[in-house]
Amino acid sequence: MTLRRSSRQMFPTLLAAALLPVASASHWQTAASRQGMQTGDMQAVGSFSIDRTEVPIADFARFVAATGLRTKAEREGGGLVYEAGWTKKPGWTWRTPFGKPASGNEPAVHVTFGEAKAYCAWAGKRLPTDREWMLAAYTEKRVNPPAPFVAGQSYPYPTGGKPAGANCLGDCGATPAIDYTSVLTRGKGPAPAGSTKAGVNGLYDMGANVWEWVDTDVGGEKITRGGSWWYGAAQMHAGYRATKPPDMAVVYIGFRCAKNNPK
Ligand SMILES: [Ca+2]
Repeated sequence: MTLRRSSRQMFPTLLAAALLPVASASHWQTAASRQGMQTGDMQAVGSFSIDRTEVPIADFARFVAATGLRTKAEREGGGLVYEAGWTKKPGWTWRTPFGKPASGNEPAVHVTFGEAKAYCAWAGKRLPTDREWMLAAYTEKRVNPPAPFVAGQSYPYPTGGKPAGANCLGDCGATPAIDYTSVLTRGKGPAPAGSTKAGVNGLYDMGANVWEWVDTDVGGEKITRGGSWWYGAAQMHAGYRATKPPDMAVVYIGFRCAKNNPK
């Protein structure tokens, strides 16, 4: 089978990944994929499906290769972290989130709302709405979920009744976070996408790791959900909502995609 480069953007990410020779993606081949986990895989949640993991750098790299996008953080010299106020970090971009080489299985960050939306469109998907993201994160929609999850039940955290197992700051127990403490004033860093404990609906990292853009406006800003490695469990709670200007590119804001299920 031949796959013309120009046609690749028409394929959903998973299909494209399946069709591409393994060697072409070897630079960004992820630990998760080596372990057999499908980082682009989706979970049905009622009338839509949502990515099981945050979009990893390896997948964002395929999007950039296909479209030639230079992100805002790249054009403007770096993305942001919060230290004593918002601080621009030279060279911190989706390629090198902390200014140094990163693994392809780290969540893609330093991505604006518009760039996240463009990625999902390229992948044949879209960003979830806030309502969809909330349903997926907190209400178990699988017919026969594994224990301790119960079909139809809603939970306070994306991990269930308690925040344990997420990659948050201090409140969530031991997690497989990558250690970037040498360049941070707070927190340890993200865990590889999909490497923490699976939560409600079998989804990874809806709680913490990186905040996730959703396609819902509040007062000219876009909602971000779920908290991050920079925060404790409170920001993972169903009752917590944050917003950000859509053109911000930040070290702990990433995203995942959704799509409608066939009727
Ligand atoms: Ca997350």
